[in-house]
Amino acid sequence: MKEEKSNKKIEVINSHLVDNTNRPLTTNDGVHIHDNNNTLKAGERGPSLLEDFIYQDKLAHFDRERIPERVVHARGSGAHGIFEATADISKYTKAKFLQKGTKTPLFIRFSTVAGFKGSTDLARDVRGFSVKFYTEDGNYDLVGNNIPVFFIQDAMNFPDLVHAVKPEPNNEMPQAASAHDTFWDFVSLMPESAHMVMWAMSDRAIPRSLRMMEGFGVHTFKFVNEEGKGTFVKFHWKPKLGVHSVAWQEAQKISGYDSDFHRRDLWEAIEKGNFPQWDLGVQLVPEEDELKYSFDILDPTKIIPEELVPVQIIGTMTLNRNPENFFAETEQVAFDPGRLVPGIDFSNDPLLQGRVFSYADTQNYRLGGPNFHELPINRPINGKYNNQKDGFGRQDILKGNVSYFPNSLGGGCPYHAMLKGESGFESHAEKIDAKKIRGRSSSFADHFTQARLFFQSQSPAEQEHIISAYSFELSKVNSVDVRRRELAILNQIDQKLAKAVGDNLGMEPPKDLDELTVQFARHNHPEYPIEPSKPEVTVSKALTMEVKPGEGSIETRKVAFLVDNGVSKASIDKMKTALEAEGAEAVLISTKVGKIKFKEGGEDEIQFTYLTEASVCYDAFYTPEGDSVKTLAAEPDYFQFINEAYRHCKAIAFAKGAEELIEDTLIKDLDDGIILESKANLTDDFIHIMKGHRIWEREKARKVAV
Ligand code: HDE
Repeated sequence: MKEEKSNKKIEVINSHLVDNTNRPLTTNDGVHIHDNNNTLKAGERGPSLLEDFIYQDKLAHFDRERIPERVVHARGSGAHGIFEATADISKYTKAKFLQKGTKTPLFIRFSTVAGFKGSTDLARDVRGFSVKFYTEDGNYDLVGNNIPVFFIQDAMNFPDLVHAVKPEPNNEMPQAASAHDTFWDFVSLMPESAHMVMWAMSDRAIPRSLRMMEGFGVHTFKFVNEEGKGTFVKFHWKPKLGVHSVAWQEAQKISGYDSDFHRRDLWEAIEKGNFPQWDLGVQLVPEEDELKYSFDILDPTKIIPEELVPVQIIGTMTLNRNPENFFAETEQVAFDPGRLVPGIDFSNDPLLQGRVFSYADTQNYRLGGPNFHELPINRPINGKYNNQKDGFGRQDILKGNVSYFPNSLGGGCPYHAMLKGESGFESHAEKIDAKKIRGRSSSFADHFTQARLFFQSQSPAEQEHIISAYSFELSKVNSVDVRRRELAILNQIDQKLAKAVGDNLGMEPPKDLDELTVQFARHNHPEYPIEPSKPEVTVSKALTMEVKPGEGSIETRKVAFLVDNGVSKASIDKMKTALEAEGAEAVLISTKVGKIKFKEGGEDEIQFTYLTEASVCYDAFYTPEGDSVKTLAAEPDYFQFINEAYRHCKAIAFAKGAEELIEDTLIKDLDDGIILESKANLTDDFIHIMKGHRIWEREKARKVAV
């Protein structure tokens, strides 16, 4: 029965699949086309004729093949999957898809925020993390990000934030980048953005893979149980592969070599059967504890530290199927955090409340009208039955003469669930007794304590990366006033951070916040700055991505084997077998595609070359021994691979007979990440170091300029 439900979405999609195999070409009206090369003309050299309906049919469709891209999150990649609930949380929520053992089909769309649809995957940016659950109670969308907080507290500021981060309106530059004046002008006037900006300047904003990101619901939501009791809840997605990022210089290079890097990585992992998985976790706060903390749980610029409220795992998501068609599925999927299923409700977070309006409004525009729910990717698996009809692109055909409620002519159908004793969505009966105001709670006025918590919870290398990111971005800002204003904010967060960034900008961090910043903050809090409450937690381990050698997983990591004719098969196999046992992938790279011959005889197919591949797209490097070493010694691209790998702090291994190549690289110090077969256990040590992701300490040496 459960399997049946989870297959329903596949059925919905399959019933719309078109297979052109063995079909003659037709017009959109099904008329066979005799000639698809020539327009209808008056004579061989004459003008085209208006009556050429075959040409018109083709071009009229083509002319309308683009729809407005999402105003934010335009660049995205999607996948199908399944969610399985694994814990009994019926005490807190009656949501059917969260009841232990229930399997629910889903569609996910990851995205960047600022860039256009065709922009690079590796922009420094927040990543969208949207999941549409096709539950037996209707669709539920958890539309989150890979960063657990947001830039602003109230939805009213959202268009301004987006205008500020998007390319500047006069010259439409820069693309997919926050490193420009208008973004920093805005955030330096909005101290509430300080926490999120800190995350955005951290390596979280340049993930190694979409499969290696956490996801967060960001807002506090509410669970509602059968008795109507509410519990506050925050959602977390924890990736099974761990949380990992690339280095900024590497991200910039990947953008050039393969701007589809994340999309390709996700697609290929699923094609290869390496199905990405995340655990879904929840932090639960009883209603009675709503006001218990030093921060307001309704403020979307705050996290609830995991040390205060632990994350409980309640299920697992597995992505197991690539879309058949990007446009029909990933582009047309319509997410909306403003639609709920029984058992989940909104909290009064003012940002969430604002989102409740915006998404359906966006879809109505972007997808051309009110029938976007009927697109196969958006259809609920339990069907939709109501009296709506008409509108652009209507597909369902409502039978009979009744399209109103109440009715008797249609037998009273579709009927009110309550009339037959069935349940439907009921909003949580929260008591509200208040005056209307346009304003903000003073409990939202502490803007720096959690930004400090984040910075202080980072490893030394992560802190260095944050300093570099602020320095990079603010150096790209032309306005010295804006730079100074942001430095003043940093100084409120952490003086060491402000001083380091200030040094790179040739500026002394101002002691106090800029007058303009204070003036704007006083629009919301007349007494600003307000003395913050003492935080419960000053360091949170959950906020760092640091992983020590031997600790992490190398599953699905790509290891470049740098080879050429005459390479030793035994030397390849030794490493390949060890890596594959850990779930990593060996990729042979050589000077040409086609065959290479092994030293021992026999040959193998080469698909990847130094011309088509880039060092920055691989996780670790191995040079096997053999006659290939002589060829590699004269191959500049080989050294480019190794030098960049060294610069980007990756593990590099050399088989015994290949160690001489190191002489001509830029490797100066033989740190733990350089594994020489003559001095180490080649495979074990290599894997051990790879499990630590990177040897970030190497950056301190800063000796390699590639
Ligand atoms: Fe969105 N957001 N957003 N947002 N958002 C959109 O909807 C909006 C916010 C997020 O993969 C738009 O379909 C407002 C927070 C994701 O298709 C739009 C506010 C979070 C996606 C919109 C926010 C998000 C969107 C643009 C402030 C993290 C991509 C196209 C109140 C929790 C969904 C669209 C996808 C997309 C509005 C703030 C996440 C314009 C008004 C906070 C992942 O409706």
